[in-house]
Amino acid sequence: MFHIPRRDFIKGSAALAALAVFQSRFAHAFPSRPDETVIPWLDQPAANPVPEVIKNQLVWEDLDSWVTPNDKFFSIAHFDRPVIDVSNWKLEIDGLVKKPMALTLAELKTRPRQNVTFTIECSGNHGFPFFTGGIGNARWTGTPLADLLAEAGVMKNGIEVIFWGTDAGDIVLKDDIRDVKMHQNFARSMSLTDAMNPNNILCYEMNGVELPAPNGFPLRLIAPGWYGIANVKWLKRIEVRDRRFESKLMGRDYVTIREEDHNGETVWAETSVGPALLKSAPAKVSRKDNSYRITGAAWGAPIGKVEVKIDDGPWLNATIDDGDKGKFAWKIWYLDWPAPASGEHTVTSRAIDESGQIQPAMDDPWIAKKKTYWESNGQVTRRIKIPG
Ligand SMILES: Nc1nc2c(c(=O)[nH]1)N[C@H]1C(S)=C(S)[C@@H](COP(=O)(O)O)O[C@H]1N2
Ligand SMILES: [Mo]
Repeated sequence: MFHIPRRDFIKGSAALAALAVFQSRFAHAFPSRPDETVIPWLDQPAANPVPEVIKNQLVWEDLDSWVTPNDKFFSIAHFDRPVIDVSNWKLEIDGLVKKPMALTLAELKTRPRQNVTFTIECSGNHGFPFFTGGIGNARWTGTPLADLLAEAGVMKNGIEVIFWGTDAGDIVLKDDIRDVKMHQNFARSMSLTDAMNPNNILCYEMNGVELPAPNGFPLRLIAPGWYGIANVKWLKRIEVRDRRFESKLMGRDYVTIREEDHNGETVWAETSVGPALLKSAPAKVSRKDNSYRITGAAWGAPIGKVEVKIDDGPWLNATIDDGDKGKFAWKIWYLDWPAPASGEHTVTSRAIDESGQIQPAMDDPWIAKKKTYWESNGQVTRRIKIPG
């Protein structure tokens, strides 16, 4: 598909060796049993009607490693999928800064390195019948954003940081107050305070190798703890402004509309998709001899515990895979299901965060009164048929 220059190929093979070491360290950090058989869910996602936008969704039944390999990582592209020639590429930092900058990838790589393992989920995940695998966990490497912004020197009136992607598309904005056609780049912004969070990195490596093209080569923002949309890929420019910013992906698409209650009064709230929300999902049911096991993942907030409900039974405590693997990474959990009756069953999971907050049920007003598909963190129920 893409022409890989020989020089990069050699660099790539050293990186692949590093990846092998990295993956073997974590490959077994997963509660699977040797020779188990996975029983596919009865409910399967619908055919993807937008194969150019959403690629490579996670197939939950296949989940068998804590780190998602790069070739199995989902990718989203709302406009085009740019192929960037790094020899002509620079990251611009400008707007309300005292010292505008333009940095090559090599220059960015000489700056301090920082790693974070972060599970990135698209906020549209589970919002559509065809979109249930918009999630993956990777180890991202780059250089801290805050240091660069500090070096550029944000001016006193700078309050908003805009991350511009290279990808662009034609947008028509037509309603009762305007009728505008524009060609706009992908752009998302953050408040200066959010942008200065020391966890944010300008990322050029994913799981120990150069950032793959579908995931933003040569550079993307990784904002741990935020929904996917904040993590701008194919970065071109970082700009500081003195006012709120609303592009298509801030103010129109990726906007959650909820009917909320405020002291008995109904309030219609429209909010731009923001930090990730507490969530879990059953991944698979496996069988070894006659013993069954339910395995799944939980993410979006520091996880305290995970509970599983089979049919209309009680909530049962799942075992969370041990080891502190970082607060931005998903936790893998499992529950043994000793002697299921043959026939159809439902499996539902709910995550509970460290402060006791519970992932909402689908009929909780938080979910039931949400009118848009983004930020769908309601409990996920799957259906399964246990053979007779
Ligand atoms: N430039 C750019 N960045 C982008 C997008 C995009 O279309 N263009 N999609 C966003 C969305 S909606 C998600 S969910 C994440 C997905 O990251 P991934 O493609 O590496 O999985 O990238 C985000 N960053
Ligand atoms: Mo997304």
